[in-house]
Amino acid sequence: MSDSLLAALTAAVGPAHVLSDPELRAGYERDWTGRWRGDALAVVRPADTAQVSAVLTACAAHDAVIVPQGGNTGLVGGGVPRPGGRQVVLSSARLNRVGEVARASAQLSAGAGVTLATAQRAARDAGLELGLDLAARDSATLGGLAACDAGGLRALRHGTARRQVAGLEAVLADGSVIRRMSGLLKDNAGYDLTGLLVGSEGTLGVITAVRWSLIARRDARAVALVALDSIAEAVTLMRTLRPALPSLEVCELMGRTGIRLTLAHLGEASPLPDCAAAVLLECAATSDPLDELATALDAAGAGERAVVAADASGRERLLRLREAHTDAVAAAGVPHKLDVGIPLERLAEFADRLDGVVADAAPGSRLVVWGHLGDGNLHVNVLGPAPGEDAVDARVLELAVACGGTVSAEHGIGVHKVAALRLSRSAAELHAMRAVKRALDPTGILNPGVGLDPRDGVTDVIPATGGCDIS
Ligand code: 2HG
Ligand code: ZN
Repeated sequence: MSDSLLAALTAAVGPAHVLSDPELRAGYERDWTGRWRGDALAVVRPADTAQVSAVLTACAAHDAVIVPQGGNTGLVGGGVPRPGGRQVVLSSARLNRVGEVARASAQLSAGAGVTLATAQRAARDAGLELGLDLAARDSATLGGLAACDAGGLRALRHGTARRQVAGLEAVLADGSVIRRMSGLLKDNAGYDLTGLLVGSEGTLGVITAVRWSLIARRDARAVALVALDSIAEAVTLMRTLRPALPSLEVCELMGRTGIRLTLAHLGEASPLPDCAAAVLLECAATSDPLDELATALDAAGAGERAVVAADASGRERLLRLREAHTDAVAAAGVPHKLDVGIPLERLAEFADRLDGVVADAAPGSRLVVWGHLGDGNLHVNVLGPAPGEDAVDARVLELAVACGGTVSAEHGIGVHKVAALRLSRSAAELHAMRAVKRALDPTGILNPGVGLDPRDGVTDVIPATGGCDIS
């Protein structure tokens, strides 16, 4: 790294928080699955918004770009540097102040580097809770969750991060700061910059703080795991249960391969007889929802194929089987991960066609499918192909779109799905997105290579006929 950039970064955050030693950088330069990695000139850990702004200014002056990173739990390569280039990783680890819980408005203010688990505890201590939950809660940060519009297990009831982020603070590419942290439910003065930054994956600004909407605590919970013969049956079950279960909060799907792999990984016996698919349901309410759940399962003809748990350890055991899928797959190799959203009406068709598509594109590979059934969000993991062989990725995404779905449901575009974005967004939408990117980040300092194809950004032609061939 040039001495002048190092000096400028050191002036911005102090010598202890500029990591240039390769060993110290290593954990920030690769994602935890091992598929995405690159090289950074340095990792910086600013302590506050002014320091974030100073880091951006220093990088701009020295021709370096910024890769914002939260808990490094992302799965699409958007939070780690790319190979080559003059990149500085900006870690939010020290933006970790938990601020006020405003009880009247049910909102929590927190630094972008506060982990989900810490925020969940703070909310609970105030008699409230977060509507977002996912397995990586101990590492994933609120800033990162907002930046990729995370979904998780409870999106069915509470929506994704987009619905929950009431405001945020961010540093823009030129070092200026925007702050929408008042938490006003009604504030429609001008463009919704908070909404624009949510899901922008660090390409439009560096989120430094968030104001998160909370919900009333619902501590009475019951969980059921139902054995089924097919994904089609799982969709039918959900269609029946959803209107019958106002307390339904979680509705997850697991396939046979994933169940077996995860049980072996955990060293646990199966709570169910062998089955092609299983659905995990969690109901949450202020009074015990067990009867409501059991009655609805019986009415749906699924009572005898279900195991139900109302006590904490029983619930945790069933939930662990679902949550440990990612770790179980990672222990078996470096997976290709696709995170697709499919309309529920066509989910079974997608699942049926998937086997053939994967066998064709990656012969001999192992396919593991699970996901958030209630959201139509399937996690397609393929073990076998080398990390750089992405034929199977393209084919799975094409199938998702052919079934009326999207190439990215909750993990974001990252670097992984940049080429596939045009399958899910029209030429006019891509054009508008590029225009926003150019307006807010004209020099391309913020997370280049993520979200939009850099080659797409060079043309500024407005299609005269309302469409253009971008293929
Ligand atoms: C999940 O729901 C996460 O388990 C991770 O979104 C999905 O590992 C994956 O593919
Ligand atoms: Zn998920």
